[in-house]
Amino acid sequence: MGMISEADIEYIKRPQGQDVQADQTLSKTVQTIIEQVRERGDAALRDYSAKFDKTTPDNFEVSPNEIASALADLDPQTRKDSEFAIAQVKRFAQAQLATLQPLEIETLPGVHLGHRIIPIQTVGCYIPGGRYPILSAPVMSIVPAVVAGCDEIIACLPPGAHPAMIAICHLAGAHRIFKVGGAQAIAAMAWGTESVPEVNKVVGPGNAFVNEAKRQVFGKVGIDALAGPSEIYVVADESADPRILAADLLAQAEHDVHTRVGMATTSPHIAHETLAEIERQLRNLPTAATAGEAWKRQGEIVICRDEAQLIAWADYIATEHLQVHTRDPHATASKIRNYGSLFIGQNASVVFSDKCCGTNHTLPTMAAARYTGGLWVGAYVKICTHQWIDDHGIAAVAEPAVRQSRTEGMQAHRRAAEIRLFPHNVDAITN
Ligand code: HSO
Ligand code: ZN
Repeated sequence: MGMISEADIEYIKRPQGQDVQADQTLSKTVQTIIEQVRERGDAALRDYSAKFDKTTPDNFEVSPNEIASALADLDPQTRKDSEFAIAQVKRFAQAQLATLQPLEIETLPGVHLGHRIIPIQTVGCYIPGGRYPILSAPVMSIVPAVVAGCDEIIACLPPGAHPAMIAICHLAGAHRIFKVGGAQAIAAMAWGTESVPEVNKVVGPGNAFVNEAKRQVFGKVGIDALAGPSEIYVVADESADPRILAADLLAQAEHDVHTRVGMATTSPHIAHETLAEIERQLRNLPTAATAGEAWKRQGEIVICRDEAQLIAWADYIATEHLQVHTRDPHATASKIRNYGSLFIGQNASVVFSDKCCGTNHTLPTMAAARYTGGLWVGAYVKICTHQWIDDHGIAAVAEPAVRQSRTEGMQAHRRAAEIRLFPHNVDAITN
């Protein structure tokens, strides 16, 4: 595998230093929020809602009437488009779930081992507020939980969220919806309050407070990955179209000034053209204030010597979304291993996955793609093993277990194994 460093490649545009959102007080603040919610339940939620959201809902749970009116107010075309997204995400999640198969195997005569695929009973989906009301956000967290067969799926969203978000939580299949946002929502789902039930696993992206809260409740509950601001990286050769590359880079840049966007190419011509094209497209982009700032701060373009270096660099970056715009994109793509999701060829824009093509848009950021993929139906099930051992099997496993336990000094373990060898003559068990 190619090891690569920044010394090996040539920067056409460098990021302006590291974009660290360091805030030492964050962790302490979040710790206090979690403690307060644990101790004081709804009373703490009311205080934090007043403080952070500037409003305190009468009831945290969204009532059937509110859901009905959110659905009635939902623009019909928006509803249809969300139903389309839900259907696509469902279809892919169902196919992925089908790849998870129960297992029964006799690994030795009489030693039967296996696993079952068991849905997590209760999950809590956090739906972020943020700069835009991202209509696909509830779809990505809730639909795979429905497909997995979780018994209870709850959704929490900030009290100021657009009612359309409530409607889509419902359409996606959430059983209960709560107007609780931020770190306090994560704390409520992890520990439970009078209004919000405690769940077994909390999923979904959020701001720095939400991420820190997820980190702190991990262990009490399961969590999915900690998703930071969206990222995109492109690997391109001379066959790429700079107008398309610029459009895709700016699409993710529009999320947040912290978004990381970049491109590696073997073609200096494409590098310079894309740089110019980004400036050109920014001129009339309505969200240029954010996208332009993100590009200025974190945008990068690098030149690689050849395809091998492109691939090594892409693996090093381990971006959330990796677009491959080369002459033979399938061949290039097949050699890359670190990415949240891979977009093969010019037509596969990140925007399709972001919205509606069916892959999940909640993906690893900040190089977490080196060790994990993104949110998927498999995150809502447990693969749990079982075993049964008949008399032949006892002959195979008991003696090694007896000896190993004795060596370790674990005499009760030794006896538990030995008693299987002499089930009708317990007195034969040695001290
Ligand atoms: N790119 C975001 C998801 C998204 N973008 C939805 C727009 N809509 C995180 O992958
Ligand atoms: Zn996006």
